[in-house]
Order: sequence, then C-alpha cells, then structure tokens
Amino acid sequence: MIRIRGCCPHDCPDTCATITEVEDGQALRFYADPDHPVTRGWLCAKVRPYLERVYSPDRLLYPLRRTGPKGAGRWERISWDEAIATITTRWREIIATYGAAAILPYSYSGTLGLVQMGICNQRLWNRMGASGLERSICSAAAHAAVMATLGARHGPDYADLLHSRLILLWGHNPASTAPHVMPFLRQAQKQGAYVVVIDPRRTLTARSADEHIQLRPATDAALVLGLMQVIFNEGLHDEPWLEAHSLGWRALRERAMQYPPERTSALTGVPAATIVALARRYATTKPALLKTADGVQRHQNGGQTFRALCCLPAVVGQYGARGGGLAFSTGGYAAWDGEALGHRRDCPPTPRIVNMNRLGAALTGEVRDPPIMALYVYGANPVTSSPNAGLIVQGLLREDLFTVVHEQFLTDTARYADLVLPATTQLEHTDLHAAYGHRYLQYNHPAIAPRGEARSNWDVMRLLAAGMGYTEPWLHESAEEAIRGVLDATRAKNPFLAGITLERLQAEGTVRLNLEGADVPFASGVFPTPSGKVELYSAAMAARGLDPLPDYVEPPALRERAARPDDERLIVLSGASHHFVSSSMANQPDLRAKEGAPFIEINPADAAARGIASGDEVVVENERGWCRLRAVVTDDVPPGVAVAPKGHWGSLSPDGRNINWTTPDDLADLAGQSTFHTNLARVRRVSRVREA
Ligand SMILES: Nc1nc2c(c(=O)[nH]1)N[C@H]1C(S)=C(S)[C@@H](COP(=O)(O)OP(=O)(O)OC[C@H]3O[C@@H](n4cnc5c(=O)[nH]c(N)nc54)[C@H](O)[C@@H]3O)O[C@H]1N2
Ligand SMILES: Nc1nc2c(c(=O)[nH]1)N[C@H]1C(S)=C(S)[C@@H](COP(=O)(O)OP(=O)(O)OC[C@H]3O[C@@H](n4cnc5c(=O)[nH]c(N)nc54)[C@H](O)[C@@H]3O)O[C@H]1N2
Ligand code: SF4
Ligand SMILES: [Mo]
Repeated sequence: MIRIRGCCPHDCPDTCATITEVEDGQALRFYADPDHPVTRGWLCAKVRPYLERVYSPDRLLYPLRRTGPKGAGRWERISWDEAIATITTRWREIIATYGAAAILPYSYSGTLGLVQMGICNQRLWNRMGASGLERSICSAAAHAAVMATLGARHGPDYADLLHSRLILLWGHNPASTAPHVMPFLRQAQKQGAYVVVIDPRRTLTARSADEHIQLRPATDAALVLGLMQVIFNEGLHDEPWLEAHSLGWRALRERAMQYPPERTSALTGVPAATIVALARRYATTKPALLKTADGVQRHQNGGQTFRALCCLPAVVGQYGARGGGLAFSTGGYAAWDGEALGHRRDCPPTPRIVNMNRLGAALTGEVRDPPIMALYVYGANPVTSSPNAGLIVQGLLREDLFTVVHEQFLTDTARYADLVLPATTQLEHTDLHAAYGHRYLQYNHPAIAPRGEARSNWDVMRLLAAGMGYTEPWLHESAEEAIRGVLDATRAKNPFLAGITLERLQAEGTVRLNLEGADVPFASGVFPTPSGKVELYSAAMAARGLDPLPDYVEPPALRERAARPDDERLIVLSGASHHFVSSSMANQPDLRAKEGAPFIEINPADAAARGIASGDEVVVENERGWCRLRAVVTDDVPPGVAVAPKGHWGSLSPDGRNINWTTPDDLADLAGQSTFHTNLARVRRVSRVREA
C-alpha cells in the first residue's frame, strides 16, 4: 500500500490537503491530511466521498461523437486519434473561413489547479489567436474593487480569527462554503468574540451567530456608508491612521454624511437603532474583522458594494491589526508570472474578449464578425451554472456551431456537444494549487492511472496543439515541466515564493508561502496601490468613468420594481447549496439525496398571498424563463425575498431546468461581473403536474 499526497481541486477557499491510499493501482481510501493546519484531519461532506466520484459508473471513459440531433443523447464511441483529427480539421476550416476569433474556449472552476486551469486557460488559445473569455462569473467585481482600494488580494489565516474580538460575516456563509473557517469561528466565539452575520437569508452560519442583520438584498453599500456616518459623526473614526495611510477620507466622510441612520434604515430595512449600535460596536471593539466572500457582489451594484466594504476597516484603522481588517481572499500572494503562464509575447494578439456571463447572447447573435462557430468547454458546466440558461441551450442547438465538451461526466452542457472527451479527476493527474482561503501551496501527485481513456485538460491541449501543427516547446511540456517553469519565473520576482522549489513541493506536499514580515496583511501600513495608501478615493475607478468614492446605487431592476407597487415579483437569491460546489457533485446520488429536491425558500407572508404551503410545487418564472421547485415556507427569508440554491442539474430535475433558467445575464457596475442575485421572478403554486 502506498500513500499519495494531493489536494482538493474544487472551487472552495479551504483547498484541503488529502491523502489517497493505493494498492495494486486502486485507490482504496481517501482522507484528509491530519497534519495540515487548515484541513486539520477532516474533509467536508461534499468531498469525503470523492472515491465515489472517481469510480462512479457514470464517469465518461471514452471520446464520444453525437449520432442523433443535438441534445438527443445518442452517441458512439470513437478513438482519441479520431477525436483530435475531427476537432483540429474542423477548427482549421473555421479559422480559414472566419479567423480564429470564431473559436471560443469556455472554462471556469471545475478545478483550480495551476496546470489544469491556469495554463490551460492560456497557452493553446493564445497561440491560436482564439477569442478570449472574460472570466467574470464569480468574483471579478470584488477583485477589481480590492485592487483599486488595497492594491492586493492579501488576507489573514483562518487562525487569526482567534485574535478577533468582533467578526462581521458579511454576505458570507462559511458553514456551507468554507467549512474549515467554522471551528476557528466557534473557538473565537467561546473566547468572547461577538459574531454578526449580515445576510438577507438566515443561513446555516447565521444560526450560530450572536446577531443576524437581515438587510434588503443589494443595499449593502448603503449599510456600510450608514455605519461610516455614525462613526464619523460620533468622532469614532481613527483620524491619525486615516491621515497617515489613506487617500480621500474627508471626501468619503462627506459621502457618508448622506447616509444618516433614518435614511439608511429606509434603504436597507435595518432598524436605525441596530445600525447605530453596530457602528459603535465596530468602532470600539478591536481587533474587528470584516470577513466576506463572493456572494454579495452578484448584484447589479456589486462593484460599489465591494468598494464600500474595502473602505470600512480603514475608517476605524483596522488594517494591519492581527485579527482585524478585511478577510476576503488570499489569492494574491502566489500571483503566478503571467508571461510564464501564457507566453503571450510569442502569440498573436487576442482578437476580442467575450464575457462568459453573456454566453447565450454571444452564441445567438450578440457576438458577430465573426460569429462564434466553435465552442470548447472544459472545467465548466454553463448550462447548469451560467445565467440565462435557456438562451445558452438555444445557442448550443445551433446546427452550425461545433461544440466540444471535455468532462468527467455527461453534464447538462455535455449533452449538447458534438464531441465529448473524457477528463481525469484529481486522483489521475498532476497539479499545483494555491488557495484563496489560506496561504499554503499544495502539490497534487497523481494517485492512480486515468480511468478508461480519460485524459487531463493539459494532455488534451498538448494533443490539440500537435494536431494544429503548433511546435512551440511550451505547448508540449509535461505538467511537471510546466509547473517548474511557472514556479521559477514567479519566484524570481515574488518574495512570497522565496525558497519554494518544485522538489520541495513534491516532497512535502504542503508548503507555506514565505510570509516573513508580512504575516499580518498590510502590517507595514504601506499598500501596493499607486499612492501606497488605502485608496478610499480611487483615481483608478475615476479613470474607468466610475464614481471614485463608494456609493449606494439601487440596481436598475429593483428601482423599476419599487416604482410599481403592484409588482408581485420576488428577489430570488441563489447562493451555494450545502452539498454541492456549484454544479459539481450535484450528480452524485448520495449527495443529491442529502441535499434533497431543488427547493425555494419563501416567507410566510409571501406564501400566504400566493396560496403556497411548504412542500407545494411552485413555478418560478420571469421574462427569461421558468423552472419548477419545491416550496419551503420559512421566515429564514424576509418578505419580498426568496432563496433557491444553485447547482442542481436540469437533466436530473423535473422539466430539465434549474434556477439559472431565470437568472439575469446583465452585467454589474464593475469588471463585467455576473448579477445572479438581482433576479426578479414571480412565484406561483402549480397543481401537481405530470411527473418528469
Ligand atoms: N457548499 C458549497 N460551497 C461552495 C460553493 C458551493 O456551491 N457550495 N461554491 C464555491 C464558490 S464557486 C464560491 S464563489 C464561494 C462563495 O462563497 P459565499 O460567498 O460564502 O457563498 P454564496 O452562497 O454565494 O453567498 C453568500 C451569501 O450571500 C448572500 N447574499 C446574496 N445577496 C446578498 C446581498 O445583497 N447582501 C448580503 N449581505 N448578502 C447577500 C446569500 O444569501 C448567501 O448566504 O463558495 C464556494 N464554496
Ligand atoms: N444561480 C447561480 N448560479 C451560479 C452562482 C450563483 O451564485 N447563483 N455562482 C456562480 C459561481 S460563483 C461560479 S464559480 C460558477 C461555477 O460554474 P462552473 O465553473 O461551470 O462550475 P461547475 O458547475 O461546478 O462545473 C464544473 C465542471 O467541471 C468539471 N471538471 C472538474 N474537474 C475537471 C477537470 O479536471 N477537467 C475537466 N475538463 N472538467 C473538470 C466538473 O465535472 C463540472 O461539471 O457558477 C456560478 N453559478
Ligand atoms: S470542497 Fe472545500 S472543504 Fe470540501 S474538501 Fe474541498 S477544499 Fe475541503
Ligand atoms: Mo465562485
């Protein structure tokens, strides 16, 4: 028996370290590394049964070619040689007729590895001159806001929660989405820290908090400015810190003065007394940590909301304090060398960039000259996970579109492909992972041979490069060589990687980034912004034609609803499901059983007005589409708001649909961000209709 070190590849900040026990080429046990300081010997409910995923009878094991109409589910097995020849022949024809811009790669977060995601998102496509993809479905607005305000995505260790006296969990549900935060949070609470959850929904996390503030969706910027108003007004701000380390605090104070408690209360639905009390508590309890994540930005005003959140700790001088400041992402430490990753300098310019949130629109006419004629999907399941899914399906049904999907399973998206290629799981390929919730690098050794004829993303891209006749050596490196190249180039410029070599990673599995002198983010008081300060006033935002100060702007869709008192639409939020990561795992029978049927939470008042009782089937519908869900009547959600968690596969649901058939493909105010949560929809009861 041998033990192989690896890590969880899924889109989760915890990036757990794992151990696989292998005998005769079979993985027999899969468990958490007991010695890892964040994983600490346990995996979440989603990934504990990873071997069920790896050895699932539903795994794709061979390349498949469609034999019936698109989406009909009729396939024949073909060889890899034939698959690669078919794809590259078709691509060459498309390039000759339309140019390489007509080819669109589409990927997101099936795996977060340096090789299987990072390098695969760049090299082949850059060389080809294919259309670029604006990867803004998840976190683009927050990234842009953090960069503009603080200059880097640096964040503390979870263990630093033990130094916090006050923790604001703002639009973040770690009990589901970052479970390894929870033991630290519990311990902090036991030591006397006060925990406040700010979320329209009473989440699993909110249940164990000391206080839950149930604000109206998308009004967070107003609440932040309202807190600042009280803080400035009562002289509780840290003026010496602001003077020394920030830019524009007086202008921000002026802006905040527009948000006195009564007005803030009217905007947010939070009682004025609660706002005043929270502001005083936040300004006078130190260290105070504002911990947030990604959900809160998925509104039309998400960029400004995140700008406001980034500014708040500065007002009370909390940046640089252990246990204080902002905990959003640690993704900025490893910041891989862009040129080593993508070799852009050796490639033609990227002809254009297509926003991934507009996939359906892009496939059905929004993107022209040339139109998209070929789509290559890997590490993503857009029909399930991307907004306005009905329009995506309409695009995928185009007879003249050539679609290839590289997948572990026959997903809702793979069903519409012309060719399906089988992908490896994390136990079957090599990778290196940096985390966005902690500050360790994780090396993932392959534990077993690929099942069937599955191949890794990078191995397929090497075959495609060869088929296209591209001879650049950086398109043909092994995964290990590619990691070494990126690691060495990055280490030459990035002190956080000092002393970290491929050999060390391979031997140790988990290696802490070199944080000497930088353990507490921004402790030096210097910020990597152009001014060296926290940019409360942001010239970078102004240069984009945006408000240089954070402000609350009501999302246009919600303003429109507010103007029509007879409008019965609810705001349908669709954050994380507890037992899936986006749509990954949502096909595993045991996890589906634990999660239960796709549901929608609705407030008793809204339910009564619509004659809905718990357990009823309801239709959620708007101008984009509809889906059928099971009602859960609960005051976990406030009136006017409903919650239908993401991830359920349409193909495993009644009517072949999920909540993303209703979600908007509008873009937010910053960085082309998705706006899943600014989703207005009618909810009505259906009499029990035909069973699917
Ligand atoms: N179990 C599980 N874990 C996951 C995922 C998953 O699907 N399932 N997804 C992974 C991914 S891709 C990501 S990006 C992260 C996301 O991690 P989180 O951001 O923690 O998760 P979300 O559920 O997307 O959103 C968090 C909360 O935002 C709330 N919210 C929505 N609108 C508003 C608002 O206007 N104001 C405020 N204050 N709150 C609002 C939602 O009610 C939700 O509880 O989690 C990762 N981890
Ligand atoms: N309604 C609603 N929808 C949302 C959100 C929301 O809040 N509300 N959140 C959004 C967010 S935050 C995100 S990040 C996106 C995520 O959206 P996606 O990136 O599309 O993520 P998944 O749906 O999990 O699909 C990932 C797929 O990659 C496959 N995969 C895993 N590993 C590999 C590999 O090594 N190679 C290949 N080829 N395939 C692999 C998995 O089998 C899975 O089918 O979803 C978004 N969708
Ligand atoms: S999904 Fe998150 S908590 Fe679960 S094993 Fe993976 S990294 Fe750990
Ligand atoms: Mo995400």
